[in-house]
Amino acid sequence: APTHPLGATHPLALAPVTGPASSVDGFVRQFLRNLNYERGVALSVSSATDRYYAFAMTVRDYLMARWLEDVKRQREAQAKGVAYLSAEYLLGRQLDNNLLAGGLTEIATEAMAACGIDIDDLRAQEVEPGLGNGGLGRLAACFIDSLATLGVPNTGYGIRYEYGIFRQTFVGGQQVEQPDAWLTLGSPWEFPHPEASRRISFGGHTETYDDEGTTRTRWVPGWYVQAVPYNYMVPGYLNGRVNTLRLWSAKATDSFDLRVFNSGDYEEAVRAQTYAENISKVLYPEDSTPQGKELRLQQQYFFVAASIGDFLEHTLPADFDLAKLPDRVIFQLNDTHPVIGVPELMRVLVDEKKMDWDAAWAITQKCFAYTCHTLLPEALEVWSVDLLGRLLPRHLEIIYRINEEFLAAVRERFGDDEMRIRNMSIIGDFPERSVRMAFLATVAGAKVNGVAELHSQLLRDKVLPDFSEFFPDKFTNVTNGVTPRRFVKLANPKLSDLITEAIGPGWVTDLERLRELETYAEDPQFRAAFAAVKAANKRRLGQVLHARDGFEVSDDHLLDVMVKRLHEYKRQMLKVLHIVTQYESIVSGRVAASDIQPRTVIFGAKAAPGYAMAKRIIHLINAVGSVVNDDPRVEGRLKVLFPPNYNVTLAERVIPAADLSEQISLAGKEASGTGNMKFALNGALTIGTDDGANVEIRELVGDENFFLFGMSEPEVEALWARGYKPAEFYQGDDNLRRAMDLIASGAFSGGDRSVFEPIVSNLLYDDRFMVLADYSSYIAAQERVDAAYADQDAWTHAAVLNVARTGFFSSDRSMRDYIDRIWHTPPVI
Ligand code: KOT
Repeated sequence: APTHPLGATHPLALAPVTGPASSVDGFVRQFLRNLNYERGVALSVSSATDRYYAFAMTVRDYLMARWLEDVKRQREAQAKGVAYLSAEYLLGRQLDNNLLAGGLTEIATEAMAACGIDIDDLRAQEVEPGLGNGGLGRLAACFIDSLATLGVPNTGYGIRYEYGIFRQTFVGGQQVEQPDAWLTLGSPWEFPHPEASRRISFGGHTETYDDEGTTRTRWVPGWYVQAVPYNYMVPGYLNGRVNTLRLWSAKATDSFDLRVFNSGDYEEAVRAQTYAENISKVLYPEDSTPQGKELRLQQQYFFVAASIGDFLEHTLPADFDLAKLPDRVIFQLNDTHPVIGVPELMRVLVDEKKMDWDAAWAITQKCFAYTCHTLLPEALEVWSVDLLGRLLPRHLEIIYRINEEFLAAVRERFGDDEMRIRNMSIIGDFPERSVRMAFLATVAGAKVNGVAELHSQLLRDKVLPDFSEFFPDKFTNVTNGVTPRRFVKLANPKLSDLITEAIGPGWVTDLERLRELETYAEDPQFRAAFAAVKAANKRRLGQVLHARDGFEVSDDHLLDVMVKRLHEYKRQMLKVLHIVTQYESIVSGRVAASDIQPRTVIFGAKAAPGYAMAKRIIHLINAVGSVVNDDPRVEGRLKVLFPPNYNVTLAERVIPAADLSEQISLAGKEASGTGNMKFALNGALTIGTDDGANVEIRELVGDENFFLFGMSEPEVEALWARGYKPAEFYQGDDNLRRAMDLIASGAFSGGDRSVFEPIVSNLLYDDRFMVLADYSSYIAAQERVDAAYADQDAWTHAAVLNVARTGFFSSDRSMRDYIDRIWHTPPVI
């Protein structure tokens, strides 16, 4: 008798879903089926897009059985899971990752060869989904990869931006942004589920009403938007697990459309539709400097309300007792962007489920945890009360009540210390009345964590000192990590093979096993093989940059890389000053070109479109590059390459080729950094300050395998306290003066002194990030780099030790730390 809930009677409908046959023939058969029946073309007339699409669909088909099984299993297990709430997921290309996770690379390659198709041509077709700005979004992508690999129940929730991070081009050396239309040809990796759409409310007002003797509040919204979910597979590495990433897309609601439409105003109806659909139109291209734009708050509420509603109604069983919600889910807040979820859950519990306030608050406080990713005061999100009240009137009321009760508790503990009360209030008064989202997250969250040891300590002591005194047990650290699948195994296959040959394949999911390479560092043959891998990776990068940008990369140059968002605190200007110093010393004749260590400096960096200083620095880097690269006196021994549009795909080629990793932020400003980890794991040595996770990298690899320079965070504080006068550093250092003067002279701007004047005067008279104060120490450290690189074998020895000792920075370890310290969500086996 059929036991299937849908009453199937055919045996095939009752059988478990199986994928295509695990063989080259099975792959070819499925590929052709997809090409013919899904794309509707024959192989002989297919386009490159058709072949890529059919190929991706075939990979998908192999993972599908596991996905369906996992979704079912997780529903049945009723285990606690992680709902990761993030406005950004910087995924990178999916094809290779999914081939790797599914163990399909070999048969897929053979199958394509048998069809006369070069699998690399297929890879090249994929447009990477750039649904993030940088570190924060890439971290989310690494975390969901690790959770799937660990077998921990997880749904990643976010926004399906129609346009991701802009495509960067250079015109006359200046950044010009182009829209990132990543969906133009469709994406084979997404599964739309319009039937699971949710209606999201905005605006309107609130009112109280009598509910059988109890006074309750309800929200009477002014307008609605439909949230349509798209699912993406998140396969674990060779473990048969597939979790889900669920991204929401905005659509106009039918009813809203119809109402306006029936009024006869067609244009207005279309305008309303455009307005609604704008919500998921574009990723805000600001990293660490959020602007208080209304659309951004709409985006935040849109995806968080959809996600929480989806979890409560779709993931939980219908009869679920919400008092037990903390046993089933932890909503992890990836910075403050999703914090509006706190009043949203309260609203659902109190207004809709009619729970009393205290019970709802007790639940809410157990269901959220907050990760802070910054120390920059300007990056701490605040929303004006005016805006929030207009867009989400009920949520504002709830925030006020949370604040009242919290401040009452503070008063109870510390007395009427008005200064303290004002400092801790979730509602700030200056420069306008506004909601401090980090405070709300801290009050509501079960835990608050920073992303590296130093950052977590500064978060406790400098950013939220009153809160860490009030909630001493709330604060914790989880040092960031990166996925070794994408950033070692896929990005660096030659190094991966070498490692596997030495210590076996277990390191891919147990990265601390890289320690076993320490003894190999002493083996000259291993070092030679390691150096050969690095050389091959440089050649591979040379081919990529040649094809992409017409650049040449010389084999015998030290490859010095600084790739990250352009931000003054990250101090790309320090790197520029080093280059200009070297250049000036050559053209002035003080140093013979033949005496310098040949170097190629590679930059990759996008500037927020509204960040004028950052854009000017990009212009300067390009200008310095074109002068230095073309000056015959340099004899080709110093080169500056700035490939436009640095993204995950390019990172995967650049990082494995690097000799030197530039991590040179002002101490106390970079929360963690994650590029620093990727470079060390790929055998680059770091030149860096004592900042973010650099501190932990240096502790692990050892001082002798790391080029430390610059002030420590306490030294930075002390210099501020004494009164920092950058001009004194300029006056006191001949090299620095010559470099600055050369830039000011117009040498890099065709004699026009005005072009880079704002950069020079900013450094001389303001220099918020103390570039000039750290200059001499940086130059000295670079001289140590040059000397060290002259002994290639000793350099390789240090590089091997960097790989061997940085297994700690696997995001698998980060996930275990979150599980132990915050989530308490064991794997579901
Ligand atoms: C963006 C907006 C507001 C607050 C913080 C950000 C932010 C922080 N965006 N990216 N970050 C970076 O996050 C990475 C992952 O934790 C860190 O490694 C890096 O230091 C942050 O700058």
